[in-house]
Formats: sequence, structure tokens, C-alpha cells
Amino acid sequence: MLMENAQMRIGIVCYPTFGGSGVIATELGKALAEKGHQVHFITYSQPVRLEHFAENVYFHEVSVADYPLFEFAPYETALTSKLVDVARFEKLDLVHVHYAIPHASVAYMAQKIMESQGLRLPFITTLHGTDITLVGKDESYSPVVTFAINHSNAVTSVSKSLKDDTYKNFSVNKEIEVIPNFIDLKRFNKQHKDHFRRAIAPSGEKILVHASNFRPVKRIDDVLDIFKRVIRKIPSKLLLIGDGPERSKIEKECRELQACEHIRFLGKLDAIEEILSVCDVFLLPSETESFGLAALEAMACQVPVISSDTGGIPEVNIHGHTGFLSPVGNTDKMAEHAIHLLEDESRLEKFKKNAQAHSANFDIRKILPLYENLYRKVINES
Ligand code: GMT
Repeated sequence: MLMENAQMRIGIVCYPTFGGSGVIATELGKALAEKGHQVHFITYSQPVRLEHFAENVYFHEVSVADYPLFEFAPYETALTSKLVDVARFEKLDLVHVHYAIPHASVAYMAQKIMESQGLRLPFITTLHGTDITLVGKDESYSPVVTFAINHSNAVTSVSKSLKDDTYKNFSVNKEIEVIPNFIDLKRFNKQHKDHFRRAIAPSGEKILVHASNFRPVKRIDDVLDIFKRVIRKIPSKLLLIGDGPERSKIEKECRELQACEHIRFLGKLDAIEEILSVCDVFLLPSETESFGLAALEAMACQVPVISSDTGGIPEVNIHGHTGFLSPVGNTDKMAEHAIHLLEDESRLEKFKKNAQAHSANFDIRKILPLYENLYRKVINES
């Protein structure tokens, strides 16, 4: 029986690249380590937010041995082997996997290998979004995803909407606990970077911003469309933060629009909070979005959100209070909402304050204990 304050040895498996699930997994691990738990990241490269030395944090790189026979190197097999190795040597109490594909089935396999050696390795699967709403439900993955979810020791989802989608799309009989994404308010808050504002918008223009991994699901065409409409009424600039498959297409469209002087691509910024702090409106017109961590980060820096009303976004962005919601693709309405905010300074100020206040509901200090309690429950049960 694990006592309430006992320190745990936790393995975390995630995607180490830029992307919400990797960010959440890494920030969670760092916060757990700060509370004295021992945290082991097991993944194919150093997670992007794991840039500094931290006591109690360990990183185990998975390397995949290649062989001419392999058209596709078997990452899952290498990850499973590494997981078993780390779990045995470091005496892990449990493994927390982020993003179901392929991490949940990998954890299941590792658990079975451990069991065959008389050892326990419970695992928790956190569903993040596209593992359920886009990729996971494809028939090439769905039987494995369903099985692995049902055989996890516990399952969490980052929003109520994602929980509902999981039950709708898969034959899942496992209880899913909603533990929302979180934010470190010490890092994400309004910073005074007026010199940035002057450099970006020298004539006092308003600043609109979008940040993502530039995948089609983000509908960046809609971002441009909204901006096109806004700039007709309000002198403004658009910042595009991030990178990904849609970037060059969007860059071309900006040139065709002859709007390059008003649109700036900032790439994968590390200190995104410094730029968010000088922005007036965040645009998130996604096709589907289980939560919208990027919007939450913006809100914490006092940036109201103009978004689609899809998935879990309404659980983060409150219509008429922290920003506005519109149906996916309705860029007319989204532009109208943006103008409504930007044209009235006192209204904009009120929404900025509301956005920041609401973001405090997702303070990591509130969410972390929910994970710790779940870990203890799972360890004590299995
Ligand atoms: O948005 C992406 O394409 C990345 C993806 C991920 O797994 O890294 O993000 C998903 O997980 C984030 C963290 O839980 C959520 O904030 C995003 O809303 C979700 N993305 C989608 O559902 C499209």
C-alpha cells in the first residue's frame, strides 16, 4: 500500500516534438519531479521542453536498430524493450503514456513481459485528441487502440468532449477520467514587452496571432481569411508561430494576397509567452481540437480567443466572456467577432482580463494532484 505522501517512480512515454501532447507530458513530468517524484522519460529524442537539468528527471533514449530487411523500422518493438529495461532497472511504480498510438499498446506489451517475469507494471493512458478523433479511428489502427484503451489500468482524457468522442468512436468499456490540460502560470502571464510591440506594430496596429504545428486540421487558410477581413476595417498585423506541413502553402498565399508586410512567420519560438504578451487576439479556427492548449497559453497572457466551436474548445474559450466561438469554417463570423473586440478598447481590455482569469482554472497546481491521486490509486489497485 502506497502512503499518501510517498514518492513514486514514474515512467513517461510521449512524443518528444513540438505538439500539445508532448508539451503536457513533459511539463507534467517536470512538475512531478519538483514535488520529489522520480520521473523517467522514455522516448526517441529529448523532449523539447526538457531543456534544463532537473533533479529527479531522467531521460532514456530509444534507438531503433536498422536492418536492410526493414522497410519500416520497428519503433514500437524498440520502445517496448526500452520500457521493460527501464522499468526493471529503475523499479518503476507505473508508466504514464501520452497519446494512444502506439504508446498504449506498447505499454500493454511491456506489462505482459514484466508479468511473465513476476513483476508488476501498471500503466495509465492519456488520450490527447487526434489519437481518437482523426488517426485512431481509422480502421488501420482502431482495433489495437480499442484493445489498448480497454486494457489500460486507467484512462484519462484532456476534455469532456474527447471522452464523449472516445465512447462514440470506439467500443470502449473502460471508465475515462477527465483531467484537463494545465498551464504553468509562473511562465505564462502578461509580460511587459512593449519594445516587441513597437517593433511588430510600429504605427499602433492591433496584433492577431496564431500558433500551431501547421497541420491541415488547424485550417490556417481560415486564419488568413479572417485576417484579410479584419485588416479592411482595423489596421493590424498577423503573427504566425510554429511550423509544419502547411507552412509553405500559406506563405505562398500571403504573397499572393500581397500582405507580406503585415504577416510575419516567427517559426518555432521557445519563449512564446513573450510574444503572446503583446498580442490582442488569438485565432484558432481548427477543424477539430480536443482541448486547444495553444489557446489556453494565449489566454494566460491576456489574449482573448476567436475560435471554432469544435471539440473541447468551448471548455476552454467561453463564448462572450474570454472570446468568441463560431461554427468551423465560418470565417465571416470569426472576423466579425475579432473586429467587435478590436474596435472597442474597453471591451478588448475586459476580455483580456476575463481570459487571464479563466486560465487560472487550469493552473498546474490544481491539476497535478489529480494525476498524483490517480497514480496512487492505480498502484494500490494493481
Ligand atoms: O494539435 C495537434 O496536432 C497536436 C496534438 C498532440 O497530440 O500533440 O494536440 C492534441 O493534444 C493537445 C494536448 O492535449 C490538445 O491541446 C490539442 O487540442 C490536440 N489537438 C487536436 O485535437 C487536433
